[in-house]
This record gives sequence, structure tokens and C-alpha cells, in this order.
Amino acid sequence: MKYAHIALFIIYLVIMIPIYSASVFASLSNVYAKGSNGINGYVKSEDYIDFKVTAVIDGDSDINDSQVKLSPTMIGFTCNPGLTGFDCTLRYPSSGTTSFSQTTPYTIKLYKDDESEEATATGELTADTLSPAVTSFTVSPQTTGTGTVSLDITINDYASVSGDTTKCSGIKKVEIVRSDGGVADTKTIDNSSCIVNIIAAYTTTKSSGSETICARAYDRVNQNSTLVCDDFNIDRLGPAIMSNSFKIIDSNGNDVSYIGTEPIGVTVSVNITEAELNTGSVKANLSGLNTDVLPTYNNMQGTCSYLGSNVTECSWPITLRLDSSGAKKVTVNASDMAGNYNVVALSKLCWFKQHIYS
Ligand SMILES: [Ca+2]
Ligand SMILES: [Ca+2]
Repeated sequence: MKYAHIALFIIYLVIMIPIYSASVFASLSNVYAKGSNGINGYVKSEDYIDFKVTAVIDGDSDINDSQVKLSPTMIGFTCNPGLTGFDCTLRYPSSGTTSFSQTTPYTIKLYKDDESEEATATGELTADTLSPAVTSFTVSPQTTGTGTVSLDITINDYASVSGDTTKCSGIKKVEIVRSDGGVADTKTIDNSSCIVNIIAAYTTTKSSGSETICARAYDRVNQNSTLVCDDFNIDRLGPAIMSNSFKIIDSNGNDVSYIGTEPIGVTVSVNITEAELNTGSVKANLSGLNTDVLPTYNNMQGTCSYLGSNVTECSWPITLRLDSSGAKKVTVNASDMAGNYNVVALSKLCWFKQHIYS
């Protein structure tokens, strides 16, 4: 079997060699057709074409202008000796520009001195008449504590059929644009892909409030997309836990600063000023308000309700049990949606008096 394979292979070579020799006798290679933007295969709607091809005919040391022609106009190329053959060029139209639409095939023909046709090269030229589109633009996180956000941008480019991403000149660059129109950053893409996704970082100069940031894409024939924008918030400050609002009240709503030996049910509360409070993060260490060692009092989740004007009241229903007078301490910690964190120690002067019953 092994020898049979080798024998077949040798027969195959003997058959192929003459055909191969004939095919290199004359050739057109390195075929390019570029518009003014230099993208092979693509022109603008109003443009010229620079054709370029390398022509070789074995035994012909001088391929002249009448031997390489653009079909069917039969305009001759200008040929000069190059490294691998004759480099032939043609600009069409010879001056100015002409209109293009959709996709047009072209054929270049190579002739011998006796005017017999020796080789042809074909290609197609597509007019990129449509701007690219930013099809998706997402800023994350929606609220930043550092000032830096991540921009997830998807761009599609089209040639002459909107929505068709099989043909396009390609995406040249994406600009990150501020709401005042200033370009904050430019990401160079410059490849032939018609669908591109990039992740870009953007850092705001603002310390608070909100900002609008946008993206604009350019295709490789320099048509630009419309701006697509998204908003995000900047929050570099942690929640402000207002020590002057710290209260301990009894079930009648009265302030508690005096207690005897009997424990009583109270509500501890504090106001927190923060535009985007993470209410689930508000926790207190209330162990200073109960002399029983109750582990749940070490880290107790608050119940929070929004009062308005960025102020939220958070409260804890507990049992107050003291055995001495003095400043009773509570610590409260809270985070906002941007992850900024704050912790404060609060204290309230309470008086303890043993009941004297006889
Ligand atoms: Ca385009
Ligand atoms: Ca904040």
C-alpha cells in the first residue's frame, strides 16, 4: 500500500508540473484598488481609484503601458520595473473624482507584445457610503466612587446597505466625547472588521453630581457616526452619619436619658445624609446599651426610611439595660452605592438609678 501511494504521488507530480509551468509564464499579482483613503477594495461615494498591479511575462524585459489595461475601458496602466516584476499603476478618473455606489467588479488584463491576452486579474470595489453606528454604549458602574468608569462600546460599520455588516471599509477610530463636545480620548481601531467591541476607561474631573459621556465612531473612509451617550454619577464621599440626630426614645416617643434597674424597650435612631445610601449596609454596634452580652447587638442591621433631601433615618428597636450612669456609646457604619464607607461613634449621656423599694 505504501509504495502504491508513492507511485500515485509521482504520477500526480508528472501531470502537474507542465500545468504549473504554464501558469507562471505570465501573471498579474499584488492587485490593489484603493480610493483616496487608501483602503483596498473601498471608495467613498465621490472618489477616485488608484489601481496597482505587478505584471510578469517570462522573457519580456519591458512591459510597456499598452500591455496592462483596465477592462472594459481598456485604459492603459503606467508600468515601471519593480522588485518582482513590473509595477503598474492607474488612477481612474485621471483627474478629479467620480460617483460610486454599491459594489462594482473590475478586471485587469495583461497582453504580450503581440497583443494576445496572457493573464487577467479580477477584483471588486465597494463604495462605503454609510456612516458607522454606535449600536451599544454602556457606562459602569452607574455611580463611581473613584471617578473612573468603564465604557463598553459596540460599533457596526456598513458600506452601502444599512445593517449589513458583511461589507464595510472598517472602523478607523472611536472618540470618547464629553457633553461640552470636547474629545476626552481617541481609541484607534483601523482594521477591516465591521463589528467592533471595545472597553475604554474614562476618568471624570468632577467630584460630585452627574456627567454625560458619549462615543462617536469613524469608518476608514472618514464618515462619522452620531453621538451615543450615557449618564453616570460621581460620588467620592461616604454617607454623613449625623451625630446631632442620634436619639434613644421610648414607646411613647419620649427621649430616654434616665433608667432604673428594669430594662425597657427603646428605639435608637440616627439620620444619615447621602444621595445614594446603601440601606443594607447600615449597621450599628449597640452593645453599649445593654449590659447583657447579646452578640446580635454587636452588628445589628438598621431599618431605614427616606425622609427627603438626601436624608434617611435608620433605627434599631432594642432593649435598653444599664447598670451605671455615663456616656453610652454606639457605633454606626454605612456605605453608599459607590462603595464609599463611613463609621462614626455616637454617645449619649444616660443616668442610672437603682430602685429603692422598701
Ligand atoms: Ca461605512
Ligand atoms: Ca456618597
